[in-house]
Amino acid sequence: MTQASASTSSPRAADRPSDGLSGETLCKWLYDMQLIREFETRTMQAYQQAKIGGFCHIYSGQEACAVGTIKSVEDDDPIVLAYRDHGHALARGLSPRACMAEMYGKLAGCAKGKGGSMHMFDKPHWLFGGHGIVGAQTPLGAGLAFAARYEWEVLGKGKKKVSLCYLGDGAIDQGAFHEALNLVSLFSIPVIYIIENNGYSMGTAIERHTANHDDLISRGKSYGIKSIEIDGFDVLNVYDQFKPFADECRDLQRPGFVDLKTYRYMGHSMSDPQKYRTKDEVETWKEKDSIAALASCLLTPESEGGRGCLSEDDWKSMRKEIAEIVRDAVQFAEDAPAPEVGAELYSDVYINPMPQLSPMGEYTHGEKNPLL
Ligand SMILES: Cc1ncc(C[n+]2csc(CCOP(=O)(O)OP(=O)(O)O)c2C)c(N)n1
Ligand SMILES: [Mg+2]
Repeated sequence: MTQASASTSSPRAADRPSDGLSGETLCKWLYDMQLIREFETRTMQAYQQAKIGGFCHIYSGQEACAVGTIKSVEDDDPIVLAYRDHGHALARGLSPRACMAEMYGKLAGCAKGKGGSMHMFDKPHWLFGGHGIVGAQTPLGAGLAFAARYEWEVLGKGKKKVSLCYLGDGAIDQGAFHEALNLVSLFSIPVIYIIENNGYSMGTAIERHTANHDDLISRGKSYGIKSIEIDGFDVLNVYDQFKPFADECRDLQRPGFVDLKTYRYMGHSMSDPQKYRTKDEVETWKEKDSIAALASCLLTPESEGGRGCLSEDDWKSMRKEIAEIVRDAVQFAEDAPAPEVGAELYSDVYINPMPQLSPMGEYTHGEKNPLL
């Protein structure tokens, strides 16, 4: 993999927004990133024990991407994702219990256990999935942003919002992606397409699956969309570059495109033998691990160029607390009741329920259908 090499260094913004962040905020970001890492470690264990079914894609290595971008926007700015979605859900503030229960297919999950790993939905957190079809979320991102702009500008309600639509490098050659880019530019729709460029689409390296892979932002620019590249391994750098970019897209109500360079430590999904890359390649990337780098920055005294807002003891107890929270989430998911098939099979499928075939083979009606 050469496109986003481990030695990629990114310039820090001249005027760094992260300098104004409190030590408390930075420690919370470290907490969130470590929570994601720990959550994914326990998810892998549960999957290997066959307690989680279906496809499952681990986010470890990419934590700085979700945390750095989600912390740059408001809690009620809509976000929509691909299937590698646990990290974003947690960074958005979903409880580890609700996320883990979702993966276990339990009623207490954020989508009542109907979505599983790839479909983390939670309306109160403005989280619109989790989508398994590569690129499917790109028109949805346009729609969410259009709705927000319409509400503010035409209906005179709400406020200026910016929507975030995350996708992988493997999605940028999908037809729907280009149709969406054209429309959002034409109608000046405030959505930012964030390409979490981890250099692989399943087992195919970017140089083998995408033309002009050294210059992904040319895709955005060719539609007249302001486009930037960001090193996604340093969370402060992500924030420093993404925050002003997102603020501008919000203020001017226009779209954006970001090539966010990152790397995944684990296989594409839980069933990936990873024959397409070497262990050395993975280890080289791990050397610049985003969590270790942030912890080191917060532990280093200000006099030595760090932030000096975290002690070794605090860091140790933070990790212990997180391990306990994730253990609790797993236990909660294991103990939680499964949905009742009769009660849940057809609920939340259609807004106006149509006649359905019951599990017993008879046609039944859900709630009264106003169309019938
Ligand atoms: C339309 C469509 N084509 C193919 C697939 C099979 N598929 C699932 S994941 C994937 C790779 C996508 O890679 P990328 O977008 O880079 O995301 P990453 O897994 O690296 O996060 C493919 C081809 C699919 N789910 N949907
Ligand atoms: Mg990828």
